[in-house]
Formats: sequence, structure tokens, C-alpha cells
Amino acid sequence: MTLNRLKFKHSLDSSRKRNLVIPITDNHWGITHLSDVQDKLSELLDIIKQGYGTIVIEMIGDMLHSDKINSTETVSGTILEDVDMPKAIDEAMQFTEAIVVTALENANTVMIKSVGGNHDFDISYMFMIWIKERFKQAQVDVNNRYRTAYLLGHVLISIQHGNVNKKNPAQILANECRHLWGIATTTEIHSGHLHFDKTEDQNGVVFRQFSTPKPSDDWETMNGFVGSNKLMYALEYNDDRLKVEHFI
Ligand SMILES: [Mn+2]
Repeated sequence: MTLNRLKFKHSLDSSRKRNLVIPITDNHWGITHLSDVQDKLSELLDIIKQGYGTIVIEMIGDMLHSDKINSTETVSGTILEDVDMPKAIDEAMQFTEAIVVTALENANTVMIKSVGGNHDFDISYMFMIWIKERFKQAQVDVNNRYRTAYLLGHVLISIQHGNVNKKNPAQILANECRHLWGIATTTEIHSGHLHFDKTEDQNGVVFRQFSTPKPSDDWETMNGFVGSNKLMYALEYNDDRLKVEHFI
């Protein structure tokens, strides 16, 4: 007896092609060097090369460790262990360029969203201006606000660094983005800041706090904040929800 052969249609409807979101948070370039993350970067580029409808790169803040060049300070003036900021900016540019160029080659649309962090609010604004000028084919959202939201198909995603608007971000999102909220099938808030991974469903709004691939710095080592998973992430969505999360 032979089994009846099932017939498959092998063509992939372009409308079924997934979207990819790459959250980049708390890289703290200056503490992080390219040698620390090159394996993760290769793995991320391999994921991007699978090809997507839209790729969104979310710059969630604290890309750079210091808001100043010749001293190492947070936005509010807290003095930090000294890092080489010109080298940090150069490496952050190389890292960003690798991701954005590969995304442009492997997606129909590339969007880059951004908010500043408590270490880099001013300098990251200028960094985003560089991204916007450098990659003219990408849709780059440069802003000086503390949160921004966008629709990816029918998924509403808000990004905020995580140091402010902590109390009830879902309610604030519904209030500030009533129209998008009404269109969306699912809603998520993406943040970083605390350097550890946490996912929580808050009455239907999924709050995703991402960790960071950066090595522990002296302050974290002193306090014993050394146990987090140190990952990067890539999230695959269909039109209305998250389908796959890559832990890199
Ligand atoms: Mn932070």
C-alpha cells in the first residue's frame, strides 16, 4: 500500500511574510566593545538574512555610556568610571551600520525608532541624526521625547527607556495614542534600563523589558548585579501578534 501524497503549495504569499523587531537597549558603548558582542551580532545578521516584510530597529536608550565626550557622566551629571567616548561612538556606529545595512538588504521596509536614555539623552539625539542622514532609505524617527509608539500591522508597540513613566505606561499609551489603540489587535510596551529580562501581561498589554549584552561594569559588580542573562533579541510578528522570539 502506498500513502497518498499530500500536495503542498510551495509559494509563500507575500502578505504572509513576517515582520522583525530588533530592540537595542542599554548597550552602553564604552563599557561594551565590539569584541564583546561580535558573535551576537553575527547571529543577529543571520536572522535578518531570512528576509522580512518590515524590519523595525528600536533604539531604546543608553546606547552610549556617557552623555559627554571628555568626561564620563550621565545626563543628570552623575560621574561614572571613565570610558573612551570617541572610541565608543566609533564602535557604536560600526555596530549600527552592520545591522541597518543588512536590514535594508533583506526587508521591504526598514523603520528605526528611538528614545534617549538616562545616560545618553543628548548625545543619542545626535547619534540618531547621523543614522537619519547616513541611511536615507530607512524611515528614521528622530525625536526628543521620552516615548514613541508605532503600528506594525495590527500590533501597537510603544517604546520608552524605562527610567520615567513607570507607574502605568499602558494607560498613558491608551490616552496618548487613542486612535492607534483602537486599530490594534495586540499592544506591547518595550523598555530596558534595568538590564534584566522581564515579560509581564498587564491586563492585555504585554510589557517586555529587555536585558543587555554589555559586560558588567564596576558599579554593577560592586552591587552584585551580575546575574542577568546578557542577551540581545529579535522578535518575529505576523500581522496581529508576536510569533517567535529569538534569544541571542
Ligand atoms: Mn538607563
